[in-house]
Amino acid sequence: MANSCASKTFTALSDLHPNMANLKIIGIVIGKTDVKGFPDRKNIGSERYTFSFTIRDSPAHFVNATSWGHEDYIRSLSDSFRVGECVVIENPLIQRKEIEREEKFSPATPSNYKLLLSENHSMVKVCSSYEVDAKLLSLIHLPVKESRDYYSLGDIVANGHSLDGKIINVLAAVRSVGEPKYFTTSDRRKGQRCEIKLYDETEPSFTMTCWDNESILLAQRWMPQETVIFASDVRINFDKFRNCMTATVISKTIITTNPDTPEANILMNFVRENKETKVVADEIDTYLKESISLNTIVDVYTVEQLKAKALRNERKLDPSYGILYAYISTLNIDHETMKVVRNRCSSCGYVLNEASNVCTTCNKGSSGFRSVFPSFHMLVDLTDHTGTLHSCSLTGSVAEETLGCTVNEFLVMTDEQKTALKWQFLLERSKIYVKFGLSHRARGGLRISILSCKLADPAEASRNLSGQGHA
Ligand SMILES: *[C@@H]1O[C@H](CO)[C@@H](O)[C@H](O)[C@H]1NC(C)=O
Ligand SMILES: *[C@@H]1O[C@H](CO)[C@@H](O)[C@H](O)[C@H]1NC(C)=O
Ligand SMILES: *[C@@H]1O[C@H](CO)[C@@H](O)[C@H](O)[C@H]1NC(C)=O
Ligand SMILES: CC(=O)N[C@H]1CO[C@H](CO)[C@@H](O)[C@@H]1O
Repeated sequence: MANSCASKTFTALSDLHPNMANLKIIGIVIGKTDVKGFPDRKNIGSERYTFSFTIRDSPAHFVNATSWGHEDYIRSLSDSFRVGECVVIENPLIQRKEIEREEKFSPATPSNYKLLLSENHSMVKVCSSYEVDAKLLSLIHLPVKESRDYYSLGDIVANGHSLDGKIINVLAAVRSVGEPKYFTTSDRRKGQRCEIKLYDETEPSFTMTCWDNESILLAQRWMPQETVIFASDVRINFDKFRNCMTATVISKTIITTNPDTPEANILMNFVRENKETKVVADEIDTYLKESISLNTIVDVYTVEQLKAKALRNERKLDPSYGILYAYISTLNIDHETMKVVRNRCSSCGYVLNEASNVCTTCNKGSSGFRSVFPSFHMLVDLTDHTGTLHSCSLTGSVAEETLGCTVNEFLVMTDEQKTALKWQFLLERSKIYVKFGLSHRARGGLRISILSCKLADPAEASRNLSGQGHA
C-alpha cells in the first residue's frame, strides 16, 4: 500500500455497474460543491452532512460522487482535496442515477451511475500529482462539453432576453476576479459572493457571479488577463438593475481552467496579444453605460454624506448609486490643454492609444485598422454646501446630454462658443445621478461617474436638501 495511487488495479468508470464489491477507482476531481447540513430524519435533533464532487478518469467518462457523514468527517474530507487533484475511492456504493431529477442540480454525467460514499464504509485518499499518470492529470484541461459547444459573450449579449434563465456553456477570458464578500442573510444563513469579469474578442466586460465557496476558491486561482475558462452549464440571466446579461455559477456548473482546445487556444492568443493594454475596467463600464435605470436610484446625498457612505460601504469595491443636488464647479472644456474628447474603437469601445490612434485591444496588428469614433471624456468637480467631489467622470452620451450638444458639434465650436456653453450651467444647481465607490486608481481613492446631470427644479432641490437625504 506504499503507493496506492499508482496501482494498476483500478476499475475504470466506464466499467461501473451496480453490485460491484471491493471496488477501487481513481479520478481527477473536476467539480465540487460546498458542504451542507441536513436534519437527520432517523435521528431527530441531529444533522447529517454531505458534499458532492465529480471525478473523471478518461475524456469520455466522469461520475458524480456524494459523500455523507458526521460534520467533522465531512468537513475534513471536503477540506482534504480541491478541484484539480486526484483521489482514489475505495468501496463506494454504486447507484443508478435518476437522470431527470438529478441532472437538474448536478453536472450532467455520461455515466448511468453515481457513487455514494459513506463515512463508515468508503475511503477516499488524495494523491499527490507526482504519484499519478500524466494522462489523468491532463484531463483537467478538457472541457466536459464539446469544445465548439459554447456561446461567445457577444452572442449572449446579442441574444439578450431570449437567453434569460437558460443554461449554456461559455468560453471566455478572465478580466478580473473580485474580492469574495461574506454576508449573513436575514434568516441568519451565511452566504458568500464573488464577481468575475470575463471578456473575449466580442465583448470587453461581462459579469459572472459565484455564490459558493468552492467556485470562489477556484476563481481565486485565476490570473486576470491570462486565464481562459470553459464554463459548462452556467445560468444566464438578465440583470434588471444593471440592464445587462450576466452569468451565474450553479451546482450543475463545471469550470475547466485553461482548456486545451483549438477554440480556447485562439482566445488565449487574443489575450496574450492584447495584454499590454491596461484598460481600466471601470472605464469600460461607464462606456457601456450599464444603462442603470435612473428611476431605481432614489437615495439623496450631500457631498459629505456621499463620501461617508463610500467609506462605510461593506462591499468595498462594489459601486453605490445616489442623487446629488449640487453644481458643477470645474469644467475645463475651453482649455486647449485639456483633452475632453478621445477616440474610441468602434468595435470594442475602448479608448485608443493617444499617440498611435490604434486600438490595441482588438487589433491583432497595425494592419487590421478599425474605425474609431470621438467620445467625450471629461473630469469635472461637483460642489454643494458641504464640500466638493473632485474628478468625477462625465463621458460619452451622458456628457452629450449634459452639454446639450453632440461631440461632433462640440469639435467644430470656437473657444468662445465653448466658454459660452460652459457658463450655461456652471454653478447652476443640478440634479446629478452618480455611481460611486472606492477605487485604488482614482484620485482621492473615490471614483465617481455621472449617470445623468440636469438642471434641478429649485423647489424640489430645496425640499430634498432640507429633508437632509441620507444620513
Ligand atoms: C452530485 O449529485 C448530487 C445529487 O445527487 C448533487 O447534489 C451534487 O451537486 C452533485 N455533484 C456535483 C459535483 O455537483
Ligand atoms: C458508523 O459507525 C459508527 C461508529 O462505528 C456508528 O455509531 C454509526 O451508527 C455508523 N453509521 C452508520 C450509518 O452505519
Ligand atoms: C464559506 O467560507 C466562509 C469563510 O471561510 C465560511 O464562513 C462559510 O461557512 C463557508 N460556507 C460554506 C457553505 O462552506
Ligand atoms: C430623489 C428624491 O428623493 N426626490 C424627491 C425630492 O422631493 C420631492 C418632493 O418632496 C419628491 O417627490 C422627490 O421624490
